[in-house]
Amino acid sequence: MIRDNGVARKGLGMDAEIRRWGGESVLLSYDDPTGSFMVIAIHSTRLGPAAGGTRLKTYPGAEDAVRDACDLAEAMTLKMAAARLPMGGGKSVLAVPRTDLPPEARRLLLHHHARNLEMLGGRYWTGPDMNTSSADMDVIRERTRYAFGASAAAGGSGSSAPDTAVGVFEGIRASLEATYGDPKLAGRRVLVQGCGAVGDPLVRMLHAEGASVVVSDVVFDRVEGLYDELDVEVVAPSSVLATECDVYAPCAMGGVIGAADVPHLRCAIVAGAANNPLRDRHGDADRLAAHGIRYAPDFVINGGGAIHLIGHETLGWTRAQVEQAVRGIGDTLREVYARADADGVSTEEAAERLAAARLAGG
Ligand code: NAD
Ligand code: PPY
Repeated sequence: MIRDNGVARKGLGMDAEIRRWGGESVLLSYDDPTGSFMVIAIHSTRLGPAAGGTRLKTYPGAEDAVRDACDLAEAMTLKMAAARLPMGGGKSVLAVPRTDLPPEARRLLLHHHARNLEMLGGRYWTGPDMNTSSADMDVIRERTRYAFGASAAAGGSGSSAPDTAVGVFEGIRASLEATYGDPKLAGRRVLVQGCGAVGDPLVRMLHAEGASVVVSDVVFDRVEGLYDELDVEVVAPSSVLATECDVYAPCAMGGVIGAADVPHLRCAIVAGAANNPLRDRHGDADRLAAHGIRYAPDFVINGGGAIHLIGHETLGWTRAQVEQAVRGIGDTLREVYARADADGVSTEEAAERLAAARLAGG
């Protein structure tokens, strides 16, 4: 399957897109006051009700929004299976004409989204994703209960980003161990692209363990604070792929690595939080492997947020249980790397086989 995360490919047409996807359902609606297309893609309810965040983003057209929602929902199915969570995969996209909607318009759009969630009656639960936060989940919860990650005051478990960062940290350690025979961060050079809700705490953990950390962000304030406080190195967003490092951790947007980029990468490991960082997930994973670069599959390494939300809000786990499951991401990655070696396949293929076995009841 070709998959480019809405970055470079011309659309196949909505009918062909949905046919090649193989998911369960796509709900498409239009919010007239804001001029936004709204998509809820449910990829699989095989393991339980579908879940996945709400992404608020500007797209060239409705077809691009549908494709992104479908691809992201499919990744959620794999993420739930890899993390052994009893939920399926789904994702919502609010395709807004501009992301800085006036507050009242944003609120009414979120209420419209909540009505759609109610209509689905619990087949799909949402949560925060790109450009949505706990505050937005609080607004959705005014109209429906099918939203994870609201603030504690509104009865939710709050931001999942710190736990996502812990999972990525453990995934980086497992990747170093598989590559160099030693998981230690001390003396390793790690580049974090995107110092937002996940990237910022990740930088702090890496720095605390003695890594030499390089950071990049399009918002200068985000790297300036880290530079002043921790004395990290800063590189321009345009220089990220060409920067020499042991680990490149994409923690900004998806689609950052394509076929033409792979030969120019100067890292030994790609391991970060971004969903769908590869434009062509099988082809680029093969190319990375051919160039001797270890790839930590996104849906394994960034599962800490899903574990946080579902562990706290549906499984009734204690903080210690959530933390143990998040730290277990390192072990899952070790298993993926061992299987990739044993089967002679890319780490993406090995991780998908692991998820498929769990989906089939293994
Ligand atoms: P965020 O919006 O808080 O942070 C993203 C950061 O990336 C921002 O600081 C932004 O300025 C920066 N950025 C944007 N474009 C950039 C570029 N070209 N170069 C460098 N920096 C750039 O998002 P987040 O919650 O930290 O999530 C980061 C990534 O991880 C996203 O892809 C998200 O889908 C994924 N993810 C997040 C979670 C979670 O729990 N928050 C869970 C799983 C996956
Ligand atoms: C993600 O991890 O990519 C998400 O979308 C976050 C999420 C996870 C589980 C339920 C709702 C949101």
